[in-house]
Amino acid sequence: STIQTMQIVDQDENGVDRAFRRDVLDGLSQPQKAIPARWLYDDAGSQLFEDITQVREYYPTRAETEILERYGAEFRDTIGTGRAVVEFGSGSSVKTPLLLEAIDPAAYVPLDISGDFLRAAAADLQQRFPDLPVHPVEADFMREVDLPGAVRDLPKLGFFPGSTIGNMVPRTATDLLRSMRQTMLDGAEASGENKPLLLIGMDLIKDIETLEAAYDDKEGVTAQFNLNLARRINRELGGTIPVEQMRHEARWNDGLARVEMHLVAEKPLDFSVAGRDFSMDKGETIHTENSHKFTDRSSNLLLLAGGWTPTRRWLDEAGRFSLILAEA
Ligand code: AVI
Repeated sequence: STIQTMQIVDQDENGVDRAFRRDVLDGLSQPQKAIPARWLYDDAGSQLFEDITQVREYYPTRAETEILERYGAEFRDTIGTGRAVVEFGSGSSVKTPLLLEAIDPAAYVPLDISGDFLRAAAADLQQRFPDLPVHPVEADFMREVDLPGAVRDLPKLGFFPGSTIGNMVPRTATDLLRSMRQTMLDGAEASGENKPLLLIGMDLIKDIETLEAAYDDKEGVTAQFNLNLARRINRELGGTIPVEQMRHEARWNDGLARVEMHLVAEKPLDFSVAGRDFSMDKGETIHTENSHKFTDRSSNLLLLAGGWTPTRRWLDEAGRFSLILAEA
């Protein structure tokens, strides 16, 4: 397999990630404090997210896995075999093999910004599918990516499970869908049966109790996931945020159809980050994540805005989650 490497983390002379510092300082300076959700995923955060997928209240992972287990034959009929599967993200040890088993692809191309995760996941996958050409590419898939020459002439299937698209605001989600299309159209005979396809997971709107519980589990794993961001800021940016005086909150924002995660100040707080002072009133929050939820119509509209025509959708038995097939 070919592995492309590049330096993505830009650090200052003290080893501080400049983009992280900028996002945190800018975010804490706004009237509604907000930090982009991507910073939730340091090593501890990534492990906590893995743990979240196992808690009882967090249904999306189980629901999507159920769809992949159940409809393998239908995927094979509609998608066909012999495509290059381009996975946006390193892949999950459970979901990806289910898809690959079902559609018998000609190659597998995982794209991820984190080389370490990428190589580990690719090596794992290669072991389970010894005859499958695996071509990991270390890249930021929010932009158009150059796919390896070995897959250029193969028809493509993009795979973006998990409802990760839901963590983006519509404008960013649309940009990503368009980049994915460019990535997979490039160099391809993009006509007739060889049009790129996209299989994308999108979580569905449902009763508020179920949604909020999925993001505020009783065991407190999601709370730890959220609070870990404050700990990370303290550790990496020399912050003094009193983490024990903040609490996790998950709220449904009905107008924007999303579950939001916030860190709530339980009393008036003063702290500093990277030498700058901040204060919070009691009850004031730092907004740390959005997780948009969809209807059939809103998911169609988002895909169309991103240049994709939805052609099929599959739901889990309980109708909680959708896996959508779209055509470029
Ligand atoms: C990764 N992403 C799809 C998860 C979600 O459901 O939005 C992240 C997450 N945040 C809290 N729990 C799970």
